[in-house]
Amino acid sequence: MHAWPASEVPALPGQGRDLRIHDTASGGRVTLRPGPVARLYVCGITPYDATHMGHAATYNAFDLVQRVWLDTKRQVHYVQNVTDVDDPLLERAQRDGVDWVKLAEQETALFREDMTALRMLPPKHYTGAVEAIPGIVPLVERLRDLGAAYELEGDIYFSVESDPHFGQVSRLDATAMRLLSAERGGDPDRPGKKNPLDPLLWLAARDGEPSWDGGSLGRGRPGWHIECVAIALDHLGMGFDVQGGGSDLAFPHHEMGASHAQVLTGEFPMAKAYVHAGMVALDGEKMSKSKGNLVFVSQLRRDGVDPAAIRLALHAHHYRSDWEWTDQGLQEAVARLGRWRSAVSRPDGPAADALIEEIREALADDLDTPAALAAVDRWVALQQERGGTDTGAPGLVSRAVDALLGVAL
Ligand code: 5CA
Ligand code: ZN
Repeated sequence: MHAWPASEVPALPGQGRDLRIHDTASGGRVTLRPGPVARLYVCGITPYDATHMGHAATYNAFDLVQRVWLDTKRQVHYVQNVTDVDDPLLERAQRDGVDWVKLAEQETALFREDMTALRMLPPKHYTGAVEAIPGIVPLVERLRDLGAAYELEGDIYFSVESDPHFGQVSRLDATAMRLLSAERGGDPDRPGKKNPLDPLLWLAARDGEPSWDGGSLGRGRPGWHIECVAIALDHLGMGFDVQGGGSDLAFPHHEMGASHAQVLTGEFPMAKAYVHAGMVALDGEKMSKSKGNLVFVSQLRRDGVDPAAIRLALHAHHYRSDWEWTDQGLQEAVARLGRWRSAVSRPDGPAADALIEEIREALADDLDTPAALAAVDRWVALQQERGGTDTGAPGLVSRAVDALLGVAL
């Protein structure tokens, strides 16, 4: 699958900083020191509806991770998937009487447009679940050959007990795991499973549903976690730097994915850090396609909202906090964007070298965007109140805000 066009990232003077980021698996901060090529996997959308502000907030966090790495002169090898076949997509297509392939294509195209407008850097490999199937089948066969998978009425399950490290990503107890498994796509109550938490690796073909040739597995379609593992291992290998997504993916998705990969390769860990963004709510409830309480990026764009203001509205919240999308938050972002643009449109201003360091330090400190915005606000206030004589400063501020925050002034 093709991704979307990259916006340019200006190079800045001075030295970028290593990222200290909260890792769900260790429960604390880790300092990431990737090699010359940093490796990032971020879980992509299930394309049955348009991109909402919750998705945008999560992709915003991982865009910043890349910008911090690029500022340290590293390259970034970024991979993202599209879950273009799964229960929620098939159910929505059936409900609306549309072809599931067309629905997925249409929503993925809209996602690309939204990401481009928001200046989110594109993945180097953007891979759909369907195109990953030929790579998934041998992995499931291998898990079965290793004794880590078993068959139940034609379906194939992963045995969580085959990974001694199972539980180390989310660090939840058995009761919490069971509840979340039922809520998030698992089937803990199905009779005949070895462990209620065991997730599906391969679903045998069902009437009226799409299916593919699974070799010795029989016709069927892949489970959700093995999809991301196949794509991540194919392009990044084990021990990559960051596995990312929203906090609703910590369990079961990232827990199961890590276990699949660790059993398959005999290596540990799959990722050096598991990073999770908080949930964005609307009217007191998590924004979700299934609940329908949504504000779409594409709708705001159609309403004439500048995508740069949408990004500033996202940056106003720390990525790990759960927060509520409000019109007032958007209006504040629009006003801030106006102030910033007017400040950088002047021919000179106060020196900006210290500001660059403040933005760098704020982002290196677990992506503290509210602190980064406050630093730019201070420079803008100084510009408005007293101005300055540095003719390079407005341009430098523009480049820094673009390179580090993805906002074009
Ligand atoms: N296709 C799978 C991942 S492999 C999936 O979770 N798709 S999704 O479309 O449901 O979500 C895409 C990304 O947005 C995930 O990282 C998810 O955690 C995140 N996300 C979904 N809803 C919200 C929300 N309300 N707030 C913040 N992030 C969210
Ligand atoms: Zn995923």
